Amino acid sequence: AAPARSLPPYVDWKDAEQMIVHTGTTIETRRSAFGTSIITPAERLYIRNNLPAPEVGIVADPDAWAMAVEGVQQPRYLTVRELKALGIETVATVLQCSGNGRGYFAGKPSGTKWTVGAAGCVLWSGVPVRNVVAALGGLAGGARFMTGTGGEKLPEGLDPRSVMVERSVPLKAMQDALLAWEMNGEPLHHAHGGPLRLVVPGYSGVNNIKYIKRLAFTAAESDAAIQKTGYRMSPPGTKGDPSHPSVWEMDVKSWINGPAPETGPLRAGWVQVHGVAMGGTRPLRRVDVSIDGGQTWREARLVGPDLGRFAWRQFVLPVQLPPGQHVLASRAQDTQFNWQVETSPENAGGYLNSGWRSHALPITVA
Ligand code: MSS
Repeated sequence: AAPARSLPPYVDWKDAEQMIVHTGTTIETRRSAFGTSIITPAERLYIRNNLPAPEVGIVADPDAWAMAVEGVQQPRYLTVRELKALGIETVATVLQCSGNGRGYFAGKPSGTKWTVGAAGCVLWSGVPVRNVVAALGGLAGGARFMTGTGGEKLPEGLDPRSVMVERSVPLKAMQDALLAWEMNGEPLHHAHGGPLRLVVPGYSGVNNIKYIKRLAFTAAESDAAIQKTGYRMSPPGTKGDPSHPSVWEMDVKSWINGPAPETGPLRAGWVQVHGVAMGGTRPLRRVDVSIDGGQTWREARLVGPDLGRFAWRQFVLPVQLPPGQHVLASRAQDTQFNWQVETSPENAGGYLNSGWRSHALPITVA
């Protein structure tokens, strides 16, 4: 394994050996570090910040954090303390950066060359957004989007719209959305969006607004650059604009995590080929594994409990590996019989790569 570049101070509590530090704001989980027990521990969960994370001090008194709610009958500020009185729900979701897998696009789009590790499966606990809207008298009317604004301090001297983290998702996403203050059984760490984070199950990472300070039900999408031109599925070499689809829902996807070459030389014999698979927004139906780069496939077994359609599932297939070169691949299918694609379309931002071929894992067995 490559020597671990050191973790920046705000995440120095993470498990450095298990992470790949691209930059101070882009840190991914090693393929071999996902384990087989579904949930990704906070110490191994990837980090992606579009702006530097706020001071740790914002989680000193998490209950006092206040968020504006707009586009409802009775718009007002609500503190986390008040939100905690409106309901509790827990959901397991795959948190996955829109650019996860970018490093596997042949067209070499610019941006962090994430492999598989800008993703994790975590448990969130918080209040359903539905409850909050109901408590404030319902929607004001005319809303088509749910817009969340991050609580970062914006750099001075720049047009705020050009840097702020503000994303709009279709209003229907509200049905499953949560305002979360807990992750994996612990108060939400500020690096992952504490005191309060908007969780939009089934939607890619960028839509899950950290340290949320405003939740608005709006007629139009945000005009912040990150929404208007950023995170758009535009053709290679072109700038994104509102005519291109926004990066919202995630696709059915899977990849192999073991045996991984990074954990040492592989010996011939029986191995448990394992990995993770997700349905995106739909439940997962099955996963197939190939040890010959996709020429032949066998159905794998899903491991452990089903944590719902927004979580991933671990899968395993025992295989006997002879000495030589092998290419391990997996392809998932959702309950509507959509197979994970073989190759995802190239796009300027290198978003939403779920192609099984480029995610295949070449190994050498001695
Ligand atoms: N939020 C805020 N506030 N800020 C920022 O920067 N980023 C994004 C999300 N949210 C941000 C937010 C992104 S982009 C992502 S992925 C995510 O987040 C991550 O998370 P974590 O926790 O892991 O760090 Mo891509 O699509």
